[in-house]
Amino acid sequence: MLRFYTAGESHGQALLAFVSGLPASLPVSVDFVNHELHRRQLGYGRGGRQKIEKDRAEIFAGVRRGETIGAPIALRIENRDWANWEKILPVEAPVDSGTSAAELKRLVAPRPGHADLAGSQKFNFHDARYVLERASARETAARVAAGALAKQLLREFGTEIASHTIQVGRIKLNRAATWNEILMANGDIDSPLRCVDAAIQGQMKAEVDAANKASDTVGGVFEVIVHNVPVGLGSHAQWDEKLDGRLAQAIMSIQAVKGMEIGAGIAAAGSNGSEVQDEISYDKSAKKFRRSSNRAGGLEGGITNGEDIVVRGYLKPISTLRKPLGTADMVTKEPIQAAYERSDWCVVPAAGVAAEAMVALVLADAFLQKFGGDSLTEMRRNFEGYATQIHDF
Ligand code: EPS
Repeated sequence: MLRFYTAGESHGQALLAFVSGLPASLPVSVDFVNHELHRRQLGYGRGGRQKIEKDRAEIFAGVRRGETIGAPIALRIENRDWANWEKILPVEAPVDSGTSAAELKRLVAPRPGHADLAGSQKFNFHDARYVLERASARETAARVAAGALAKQLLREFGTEIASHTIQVGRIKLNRAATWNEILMANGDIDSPLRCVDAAIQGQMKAEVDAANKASDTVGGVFEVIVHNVPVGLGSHAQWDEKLDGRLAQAIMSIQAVKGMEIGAGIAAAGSNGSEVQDEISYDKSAKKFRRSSNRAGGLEGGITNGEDIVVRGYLKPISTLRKPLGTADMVTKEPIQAAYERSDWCVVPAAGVAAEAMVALVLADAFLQKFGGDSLTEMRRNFEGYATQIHDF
């Protein structure tokens, strides 16, 4: 079983990730982890933070001489901004009564849509600082680093993951993108929004500019594709083994995601069955079942069917607004304008990178459940035996 946890606050010393369950002898490239972290920092519509940070992972445990050793992996991504927060969020030194609210960067005007108020009520803080520090999407840097390890396992079996932006605000990419187009958009590190269509991307940029000009924020939709997936990951047999359900939790857990879709999901609900299912045929020369289309998004009954997995995440516009909405002061209970903290105004491409990581972690866990093995050699043997079984089915 693959397990992972993250720890760390947005303006604390560092973000940490712990990954347990990867087989021994898996080659690990820290450069690849850092490349993924860099991808998460990109995108048109980001705030000042990304100019401060240069996210890099340092591995402290579980990898020696470039390979996993079958022990838990611990990694750390430094927050360069910590230097500016050391006095505000020290580990020791209880609050001195002489310290002002401003010096403590107290936040008493909860932002509508943020975790500020619900989290403060829950933990009995009359200051949202500690809640927002952990609720921040900066935490996704730790997930991306963990996901980069999962991606390296999947690659050993030929499975690749990429994402692209299919909507920003009202601007949509109204056509399917090919895997090659998605790979090209992913390969272009300078692509502002990771959209496969240059003309649509131009309109999306204008949407981001308009939101910024209005001191507002803008949401959108990312799509994650998993290419070259074996048939039979996940299971129809028990609710929590269904891979679609596990992917839904993974995507929905990403900050600001408010909706999730697999394949033709949402449109399918308004269509007849004959328009939605993918017809099956058998290619005798390739000894392979084929489908006429992939509206199921690679999953039938919670099981992978061998087609690409297609999942989408619907992001609401992020809740930190330079032109704030009305709220109520958590201490005085009086009406007040919501707080503003330096923030981003469009995060769709970055959320797509975080989603790739989450999908990779779920898929790597499903691989480990199906093929098991304490070492990569053992896992590969199991995988190859199963591949022969499917070929001879
Ligand atoms: C960040 C995500 C956003 C940024 C944050 C860095 O966090 P949040 O979800 O709280 O809006 O705004 O930057 C800051 C907190 C800051 O001080 O600029 C990320 O993904 O790295």
